Amino acid sequence: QTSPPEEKIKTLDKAGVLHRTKTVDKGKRLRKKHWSASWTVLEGGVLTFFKDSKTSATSGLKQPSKLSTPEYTVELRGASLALAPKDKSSRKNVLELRSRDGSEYLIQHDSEAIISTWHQAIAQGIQELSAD
Ligand code: I3S
Repeated sequence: QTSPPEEKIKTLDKAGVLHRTKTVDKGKRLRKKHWSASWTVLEGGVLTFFKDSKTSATSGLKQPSKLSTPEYTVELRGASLALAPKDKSSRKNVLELRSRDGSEYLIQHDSEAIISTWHQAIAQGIQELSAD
């Protein structure tokens, strides 16, 4: 039995609340970091940070129109992800995501287990997009 071509099906890869801040906007380093807790969705090769953490999975699924507007959407094609160097933040478990358009984001969660599943999921998203 052959399995369906998964890459053609838009699946929700991952969703949850993460701390994030944008540090570079299209090559321009931002003066200040503004960390905030954000409902974050990884789907179809795009990582979306919503404005706040209140958009729960249940309210979004029951009433998609109630989804708050995304604050940042990051195309994973051509992006790169790594553990952030210590000088980028004093926080623990920080990932640094660089998008193809030269923007940079820090992504953080106090739980190492949670950040490591996001690390894997985003890295896999990037890898899948570079394959085609
Ligand atoms: O790179 P910085 O300046 O140490 O980043 C810190 C600031 O953005 C700070 O804001 P205030 O300058 O308003 O206090 C944030 O509260 C800190 O979280 C930032 O440092 P960390 O190490 O948490 O990323």
